[in-house]
Amino acid sequence: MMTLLILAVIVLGILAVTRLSRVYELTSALRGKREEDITERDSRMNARLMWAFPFAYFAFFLWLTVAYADQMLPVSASEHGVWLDDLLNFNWAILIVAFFVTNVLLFYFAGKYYYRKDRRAYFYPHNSKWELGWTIVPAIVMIGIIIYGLSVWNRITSVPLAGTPQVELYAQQFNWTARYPGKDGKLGATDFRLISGTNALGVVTPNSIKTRLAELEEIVVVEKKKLETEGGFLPPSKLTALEDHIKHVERMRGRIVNLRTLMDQDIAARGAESPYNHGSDDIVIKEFHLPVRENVDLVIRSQDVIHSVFLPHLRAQMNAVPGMATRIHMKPTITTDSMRTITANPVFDYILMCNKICGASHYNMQMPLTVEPDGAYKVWLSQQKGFETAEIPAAEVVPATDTAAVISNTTANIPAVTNEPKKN
Ligand SMILES: [Cu+2]
Repeated sequence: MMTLLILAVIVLGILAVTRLSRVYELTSALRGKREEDITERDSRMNARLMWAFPFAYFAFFLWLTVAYADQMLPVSASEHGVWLDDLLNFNWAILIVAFFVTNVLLFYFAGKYYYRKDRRAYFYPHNSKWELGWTIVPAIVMIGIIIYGLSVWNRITSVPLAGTPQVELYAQQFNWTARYPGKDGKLGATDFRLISGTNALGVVTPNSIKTRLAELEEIVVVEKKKLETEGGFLPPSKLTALEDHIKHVERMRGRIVNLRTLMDQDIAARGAESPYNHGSDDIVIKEFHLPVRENVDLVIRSQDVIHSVFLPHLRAQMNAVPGMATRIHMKPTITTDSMRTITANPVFDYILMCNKICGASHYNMQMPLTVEPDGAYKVWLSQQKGFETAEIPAAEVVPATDTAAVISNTTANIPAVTNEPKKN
């Protein structure tokens, strides 16, 4: 209602102004003045307004800056974030100086040289010295900004120091999963072929391959049995679907057998150094913790579409691209507790958000981040269970005779199976 009233007032105001100007034109015509005649008094009036306007303009600018200061992010909570903020502030300083200087000159000259009958404009088409000046000075400033920006960029994207601990962030519509290395300090290998209900990140270990093969084998057994007993009664479309499903699962099985061969060869060649030997103690978890004042190398992957890891308080962002691992390393500098004091907000939490519009629930794709002292972090990490100790793989729990349980277990995995691109 209020909005409607304000709109009505604005519309009526515009109408009133147009009517008034029309009245002014008509009275001028009655006084024998032509429409295009502009008196010197009018020009002077406009010139004075040209000088008055920037005061209101700059006052509004300053008011906005102060009034909305609390909408800005708090102080940067990472080492590189401070460099980035400095770079941004440096750019702002140049922009604000240029903004004030150019606008002051613009309005000053517009107000000073208003039209007067007895004064003719001086024709001054060209001055090479001035032109050189306003080409070279901005060029030097630009080069300075670029050199400074590149040096910051190179420091941020440099190769992390050897031995920097890795933490994986795994994106999928519409949530995040974190993976921490176990006692060996190394993240294990992953492969999309192993993604299933019990192995959301597709961690490859001799055991996870065995489990997945057993799961798929169970599906084949159950489906083949179904084909045998019910095949004769099924309508043709259902029958084809069933046969196709068996073929599909068998192809999947074949691919995982190939993967197992690769793994066996790698383990034979590299022994304990093989990444296939590092996965079983990895911690796969829906929580995100980082130690303060320690370097961390985030390895970022996606299961489905492009997402983006965005940690605004740490001034960090990196795309999560399906089919490849992206990386960003950083050093958090302020714990969650300290930030609660700094922001005077007792419930403050760092947040990891998705920053690519990745689907209907993109807006809610987030996970809180806890930055804590190294000791507390280590305690937290030690309380988490490794990937293969956290849950006993389904195929090993279920007694071979209990087919009903096998079916319910395996059908739960089918959506993950159909995620795979159908190539053959
Ligand atoms: Cu997303």
